[in-house]
Amino acid sequence: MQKILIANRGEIAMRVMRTAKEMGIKTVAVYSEADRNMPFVRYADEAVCIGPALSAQSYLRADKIIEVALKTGAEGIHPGYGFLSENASFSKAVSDAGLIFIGPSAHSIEIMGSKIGAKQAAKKFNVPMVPGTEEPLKDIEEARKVARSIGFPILVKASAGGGGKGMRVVENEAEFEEQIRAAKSEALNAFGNDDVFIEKYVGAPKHIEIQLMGDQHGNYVYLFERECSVQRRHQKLIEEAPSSCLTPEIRKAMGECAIAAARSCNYYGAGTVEFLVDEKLNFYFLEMNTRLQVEHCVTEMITGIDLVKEQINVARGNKLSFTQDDLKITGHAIELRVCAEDPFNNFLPDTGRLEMYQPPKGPGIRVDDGYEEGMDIPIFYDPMIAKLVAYAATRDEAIDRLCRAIDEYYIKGIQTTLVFGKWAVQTEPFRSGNFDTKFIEKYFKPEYLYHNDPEAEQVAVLLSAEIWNKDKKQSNHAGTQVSAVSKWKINRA
Ligand code: MV4
Repeated sequence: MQKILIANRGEIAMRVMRTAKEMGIKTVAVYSEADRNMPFVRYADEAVCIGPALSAQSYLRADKIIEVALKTGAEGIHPGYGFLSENASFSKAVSDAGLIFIGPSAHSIEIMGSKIGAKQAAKKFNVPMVPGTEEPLKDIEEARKVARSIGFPILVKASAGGGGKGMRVVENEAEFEEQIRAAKSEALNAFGNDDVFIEKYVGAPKHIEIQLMGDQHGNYVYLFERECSVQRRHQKLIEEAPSSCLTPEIRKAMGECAIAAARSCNYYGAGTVEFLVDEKLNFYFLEMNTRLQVEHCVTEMITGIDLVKEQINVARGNKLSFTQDDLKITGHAIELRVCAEDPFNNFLPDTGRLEMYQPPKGPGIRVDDGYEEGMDIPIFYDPMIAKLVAYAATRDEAIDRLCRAIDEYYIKGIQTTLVFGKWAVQTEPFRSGNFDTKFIEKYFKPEYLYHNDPEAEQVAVLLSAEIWNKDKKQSNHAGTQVSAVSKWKINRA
């Protein structure tokens, strides 16, 4: 492959093109009308507008994207994450057009896209699962029997699920039937498929996932874990590698199970196997994500592996360029997703203009971003504007470094998750590693952020200086005038 097309936008399009450039591969960007001034459009060697702002009319137009690839002479397509990245028909259409899909086969995507299919495949390889069913529920009475034998609370899950949709906790038998119906109707609405299954409900688990890579010759490696327990509405906010709670033995066992799950569908490319981990460190297979994930960067930092480079390498048909024995964890990396969301107001998406934008710099800091100062954040896409990654020798140093970088990060014009991140990593549960997927719901209150908001602090300092000076003038004292030094000047009429 001498030239690839990136079927995505923003920071991940930049991320993929940077590696392509290092590999001497030319790049083609496709973009929507809303994105014509984005950095990724300029960064690409060629860029083609594929339609209006709405994703359905641009970034989801498989036919148009393949047409552009053929026209520009691109030999491969990298889908990034989201959009068409886990669309089996797209993977197949790309291959059928004589192009290389830089990702797994349609077959693997299809199996892992169904949670029931994934469980059935992985079970054959003795991957541990939460007690439950591996078939779609047919008969309520039979399901009731299974639920009774598992014991309440149980969780009803949609097979086609994602983002927690079609998922219902059932506390007792009385509400069983009602919740099954609710989950089925929600699943049908969201995914056009109402297959559901049940599992024992694990109360406050950690979410730990294993990064793996496979080539087209049956070789596999696992690149250790990422701890992603700090989430809100199934949206991850903070991810780190390694997890502070795993032992080398459990890490190895999880890595080997992840590879078994991948082998069960002849997987190749980069993939992630998600596990629930309970307080006794029992781990259970949840699902497999068949894409490069947002949080892949923390794995890159601790392994020194460029995952995009390796994706391209195996897509070309080459063997993996390293073995399990070549891999080792060095240091600790923490990522904060910088989203245009208002943590003071229920994390509601905040759109507007990036009036000022200065990312942090210096030792151990990686910022993968996609916007520049002066740009509008469009309402059409994901609110994530950047990923801030801090890397250091130890977890404590990585936390301190992340806080320093958050203080340096200067964004004006929109609310972001930066202040939330600084608060979160300094809490006792986060520092000690003793937290789970209920972290935000257990510990977070918006008022905790006021003390952490540098802008609010500056405004307070400025206002008190103003009041002091005004008082002096009114009382006709010839005292010293106080002036607060700040980037945020108070404009007077
Ligand atoms: C669970 C669970 C507890 N018990 N399964 C959430 C989304 C989907 N990927 C699976 N999820 C869960 N499955 C059992 N048997 C709790 C969750 C869950 C969760 C999992 C990972 C990260 C955050 C979560 C937040 C709420 C619920």
